[in-house]
Amino acid sequence: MTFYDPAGKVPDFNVPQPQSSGPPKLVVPHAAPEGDTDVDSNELYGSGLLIPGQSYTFTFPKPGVYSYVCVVHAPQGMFGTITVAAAEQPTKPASLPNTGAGGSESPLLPLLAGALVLMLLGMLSWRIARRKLP
Ligand SMILES: [Cu+2]
Repeated sequence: MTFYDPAGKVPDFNVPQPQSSGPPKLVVPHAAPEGDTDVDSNELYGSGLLIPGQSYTFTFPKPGVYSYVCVVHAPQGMFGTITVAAAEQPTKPASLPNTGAGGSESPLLPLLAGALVLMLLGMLSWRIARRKLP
């Protein structure tokens, strides 16, 4: 898969590069350098050739419409576009109407404190009641 400018020509599958000696070297152009994610929507850039079982991961650095082509199968019409939308900002939850009561504390804490006080009072009154017994 190679990104390309749809207004321009489809990138070549490979480009012969002359060497100082021997036959020309066939170079697959626009292969992505390892770890390079600097790409524009119209910049030639590609995954290089992938064989079955191989995968290619790319994180788009910015929103846009990225046109791509499979340079091997361009004559068969293997083109496509990837639309990258802007990341949504996390929205604040709708605030509840202010009743003037409560706060950020858990409502369980005052309940537990109240239950503890009632329990202590109950134990105290039980002991006082037992003292009065003959
Ligand atoms: Cu293909």
